[in-house]
Amino acid sequence: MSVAAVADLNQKFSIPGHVRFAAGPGGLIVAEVANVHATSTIALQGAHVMTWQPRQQRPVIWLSRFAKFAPGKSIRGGAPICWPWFGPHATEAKFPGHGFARTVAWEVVGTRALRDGATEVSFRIVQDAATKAQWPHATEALNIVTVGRSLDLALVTRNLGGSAITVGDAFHTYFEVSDIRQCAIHGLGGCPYLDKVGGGKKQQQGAITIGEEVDRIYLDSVADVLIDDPGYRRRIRVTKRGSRSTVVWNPWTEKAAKMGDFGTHGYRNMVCVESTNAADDVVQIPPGAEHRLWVRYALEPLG
Ligand code: TA6
Repeated sequence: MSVAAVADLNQKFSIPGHVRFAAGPGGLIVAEVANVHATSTIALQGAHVMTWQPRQQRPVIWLSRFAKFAPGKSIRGGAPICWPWFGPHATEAKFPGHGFARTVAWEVVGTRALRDGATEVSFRIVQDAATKAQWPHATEALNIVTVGRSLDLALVTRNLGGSAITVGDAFHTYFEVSDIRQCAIHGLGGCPYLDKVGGGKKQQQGAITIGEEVDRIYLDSVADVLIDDPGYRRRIRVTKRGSRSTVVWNPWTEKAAKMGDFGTHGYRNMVCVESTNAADDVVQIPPGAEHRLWVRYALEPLG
C-alpha cells in the first residue's frame, strides 16, 4: 500500500460525508464509508466488505477479531466474494477454494452520494497473468456496494468473450449474532440441501437451529432468509436476486479451532448465510451477456 495510492484515490473518489480512503490493516487500502445511515469498511483487495453497522445498531456483519490481513490472504469475516467458482475448483485441486476474487486487487471505478443519503462504491476486479492462468476467459467482474439503512451488494459478471462461460459465485457473508445457539433461521423450509457434514442430499424441515457444525448447500432456494436473533432482539433479512442456492455454515468448535482465525468462541457469534450459485445451480453466461447476483441485508425488530 502506498501513501500516494491513497492520496490518488481520495483525490479521484472521496466524497465528504460519505466515503474516504485510508491505509487499513496489513497494508490493505480500505474505503471508509460513513453517512447518516451507517458506517462500513471495504478492503480494495477482494472488494471485500469487512464491516457494516447501521447507526444506533450493533454490527450486522461479523469480522473475526483474529482475522489476518495481508496481500493475497483471505479475510475471516465480512462479505467475501467467491468467484469465478464456489468451493473447490472442479478439476484443479491446487486452485484456491472459492476462486481467486477475494484475494486479488480490485480497483475503484466510481463513488456516488445517493439522494436517500446512502453511499455507492463500485469496484472492478484487476486480472493479471496469474488469474488468467486459472480463468482464461475474457470476463469482467464488478462489485457495486450501496451502504445505507440496508446493505446492497451486486456482483456483476460480464462475458466479454466469444463463447459461453459457466460461473459459480457467492457472497460468502458472515452475520453477527448474540449467540448462534439461541437463533433460528427461516426461509429454507422444504428446500433440498447437500449436507457437507453428514453427507447425502436431504430436505429441510422447518427452521434451522444450530448446535453443531453445519455446512449445507440449499438448492432451489430463492426466497428471503431470516436470521432471528432473540438475544439482540432483531431479525436480519437476506433478500437476493440472481441466486438459486443458499449456503448455511457454522464451523462449530473443532473446525473453527483448526482454522486459526476464529478464536476460541468466535463461532458462537456468527453464522454464514451465503447467497450463491453453486453445485447444480452454477450459471451459464452467453457471449456478450452479463449475470448479476444481488443481495440486500436489512434489520427488523424482533419481539
Ligand atoms: O461456504 C462454506 C465453506 O465452503 C465451508 O466448507 C468452509 O470451507 C468455509 O466455506 C470457509 O472457507 P474458507 O476458504 O473461507 O476458509
